[in-house]
Amino acid sequence: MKLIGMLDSPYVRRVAISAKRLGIDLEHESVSVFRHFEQFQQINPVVKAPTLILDDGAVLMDSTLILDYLEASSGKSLLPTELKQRAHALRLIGLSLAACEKAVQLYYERNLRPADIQYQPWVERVEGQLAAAFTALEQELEKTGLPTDGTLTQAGISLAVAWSFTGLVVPDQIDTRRYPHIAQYTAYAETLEAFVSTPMT
Ligand SMILES: N[C@@H](CCC(=O)N[C@@H](CS)C(=O)NCC(=O)O)C(=O)O
Repeated sequence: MKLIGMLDSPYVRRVAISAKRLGIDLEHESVSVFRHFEQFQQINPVVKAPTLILDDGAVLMDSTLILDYLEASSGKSLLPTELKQRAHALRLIGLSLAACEKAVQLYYERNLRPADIQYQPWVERVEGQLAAAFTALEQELEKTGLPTDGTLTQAGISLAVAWSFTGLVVPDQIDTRRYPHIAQYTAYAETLEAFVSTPMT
């Protein structure tokens, strides 16, 4: 199976890290949705990263759907099975993915849209949504921390990837004093082999 996309995409990175933790050896091709648009189009006309090409040639997209396939094919899971724990993990993942989406939107707004047609109310709305996602994540971690004993769950992977990515693309939105538990957990996760061997840049 081949994973297509750059590791500076949080969605590609969460798939690549998760695959390692599931024991799946994915071939990886770093194709950019911007710099290599036409090459990407040849692989997936919709140009979405991550894209996963299965051994039979089928083309999947969307990190969560790709992870669903990888978990089913490996017979392993990075999600808890107990219902209450699973709901908590899904909440953390949802918030982390919302943070990724808002950070991506801010980055595109700042880097793709010409300055003279930027719409400040939209920017402020997205900044507020990004802060709301991290505030909720911080509160969740304060109540129920994530394990830091070498184990990695999908909630932990998605959270750490979201925080590192936001720090990379819109660093002004990251205040470690406001979100100490997230910053501390991410610092831990980024020392684990699956993260170290899957660098953002
Ligand atoms: N919900 C999707 C989001 C994927 C996504 O938006 N990826 C970005 C790269 S970070 C992308 O493909 N951007 C190109 C575009 O949307 O045109 C997922 O979880 O995979």
